[in-house]
Amino acid sequence: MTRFLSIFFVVSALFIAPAYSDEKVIEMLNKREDGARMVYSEDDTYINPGDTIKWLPTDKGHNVEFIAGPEGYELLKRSKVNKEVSLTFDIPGVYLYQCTPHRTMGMIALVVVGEDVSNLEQIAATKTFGISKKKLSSLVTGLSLGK
Ligand SMILES: [Cu+2]
Repeated sequence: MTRFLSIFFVVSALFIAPAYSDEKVIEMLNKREDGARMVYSEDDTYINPGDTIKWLPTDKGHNVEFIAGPEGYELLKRSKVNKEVSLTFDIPGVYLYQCTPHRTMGMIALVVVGEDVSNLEQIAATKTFGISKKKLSSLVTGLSLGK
């Protein structure tokens, strides 16, 4: 009986393992609960390699456009406005994305994959526009302080 149980646990562990990859949901918003306008529901999102993020067009007029990430990353560059988009992140590092229509209005955010912040300087040096410049530097500062 004991032997049967241990085989049972080994076999179930094999089936459970793939379920560890996770899906997070981020909303595209005109106004967030904290009063911020033209924002994603999260300014920075922490995930593990292999996890997926799904962005929902909760409010109209937004999209997701990746403008920086770790070396070798390949993601859909620019999603369609008003459309849901799901992306899976395999390469560890920090990723920066913006909403194309609101890129000057601070609608930018970070994704950190696998707690790897080794490319943070490159992220900090990415060209952003208008008030997004200030937001990027505060996001980077927050990340480097481990917030
Ligand atoms: Cu937007």
